[in-house]
Amino acid sequence: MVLFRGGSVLSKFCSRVVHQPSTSYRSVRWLQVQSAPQEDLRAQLQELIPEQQERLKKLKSEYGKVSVGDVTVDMVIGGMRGIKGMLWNTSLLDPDEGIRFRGHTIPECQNILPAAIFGGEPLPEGMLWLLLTGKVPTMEQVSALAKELQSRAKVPDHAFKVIDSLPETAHPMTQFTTGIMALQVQSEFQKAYEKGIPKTKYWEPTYEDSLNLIAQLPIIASYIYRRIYKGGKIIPSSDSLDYAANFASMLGFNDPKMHELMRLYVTIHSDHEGGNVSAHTVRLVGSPLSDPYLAFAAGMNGLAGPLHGLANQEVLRWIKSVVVEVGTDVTTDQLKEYVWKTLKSGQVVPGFGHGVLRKTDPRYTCQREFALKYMPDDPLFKVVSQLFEVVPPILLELGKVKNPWPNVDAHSGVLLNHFGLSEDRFFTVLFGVSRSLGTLSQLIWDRALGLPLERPKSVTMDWLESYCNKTAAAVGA
Ligand code: CMX
Repeated sequence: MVLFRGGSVLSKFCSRVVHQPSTSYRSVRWLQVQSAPQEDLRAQLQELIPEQQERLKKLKSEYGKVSVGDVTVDMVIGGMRGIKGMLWNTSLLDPDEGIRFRGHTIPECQNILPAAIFGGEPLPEGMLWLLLTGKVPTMEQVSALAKELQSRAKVPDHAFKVIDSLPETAHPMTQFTTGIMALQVQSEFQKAYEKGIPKTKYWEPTYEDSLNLIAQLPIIASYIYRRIYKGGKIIPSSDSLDYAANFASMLGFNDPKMHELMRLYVTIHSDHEGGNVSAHTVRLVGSPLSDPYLAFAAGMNGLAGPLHGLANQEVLRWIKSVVVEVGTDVTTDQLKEYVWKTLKSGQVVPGFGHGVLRKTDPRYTCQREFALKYMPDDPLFKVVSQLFEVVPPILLELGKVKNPWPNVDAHSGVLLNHFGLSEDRFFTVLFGVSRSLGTLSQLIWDRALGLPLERPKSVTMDWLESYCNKTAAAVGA
């Protein structure tokens, strides 16, 4: 009998998947669930694509000339902030409310997506289904997708050899993108394109590549982790675990709470609309029909920047440096002093601020709730909570920071650290594995909708000055 959070019972189709409505944890026995046609993700997409193609065609023909906003000089020189210039269907970010995945907030996803344990965190397979189809999956669909991902999770030997050719000291993100590039030789899209596949069928090998990549990334990531930090002792994949639990297990973590954390982690890091550096890079590099491996590897190089995904590594380091200097019983005044010291040395306070958000990131909030439930007495969690009080007023005092509130990276490291994953240099790889779910789902749709090559217009400073002078003169005349 399967019990969903809302209490619905799905015993008819899924009698062997057992959840206990208690604090005990049980792994879902995925492979015992037989898949039926309605559980075939590819078939579901096949059905959805024509109606979405029609929808886009209508939008273009009826409203193609409607303006969706003005571009100011500030936007041109300010990293294109706020310019609405990209179609991205899998998620949408509201500055105050935060992310919605296909229209659903994080708390809603925690309620409606199937979980591995009663009242537990959503299964990433469910999030992948939601991102790809826009529909909330049943447990049978999620189980079938988990099974499909397992069948695709076979990494060719050469990929490990390519990673091994790098020094162990290479940053884990360098090893990660190298591993992804090594997987590229298996690209179905590249092979199909070379054979002359018609445009109408592009999405099909894109789907194959994307699902293969999503399935294989945890193996590449855990290989890198075990290689660098655990003397190369590799833990094989387990057929009886779901995507996130299996990933945690391959990393070497078997605490059921850590499996729950990984489910939450992968789910909330999966997508953050299209304009962030990693997502936008996947879109941009995919747009000239570079295959999913090439596009995703490029996105991961963007994620590796300290103002983006690498901030999760920076946050834990920063918190640990506070503790080394002042101890875990740090007072508010000591923390304030440390924040000012960081700012005065010309550095940013990692984990705070955002390019779009103007309130506390709901991805921070749900991680805080996780910490309150599973590790309320963790000393570093206490520091994270204190920082929530101390940092925003200081950043506001600077007078230039648009969002003083914590983002997703302010919390994740302390949670991982609590369960034993303390090697902060590895954190961005976890972010990267998770980000595959959203960016590759969207890439499949880019190909299905026939979205064109990205080619925004750039201008020179001369052009801008001359344009502004002419505009000012016209207004004055
Ligand atoms: N600490 C110190 N200064 C900060 C700051 C922070 N946390 N956040 C913003 N600022 C500064 C900016 O550096 C900028 O200064 P200058 O004008 O001197 O260049 C000024 O405030 C205005 O920046 P903004 O418009 O508020 O923010 P941006 O959109 O330019 O940048 C971000 C957003 C995330 C890069 C920035 O807030 C930052 O550097 N935060 C710390 C790093 C971090 O946590 N990144 C992770 C973000 C989430 C993610 O992508 O994973």
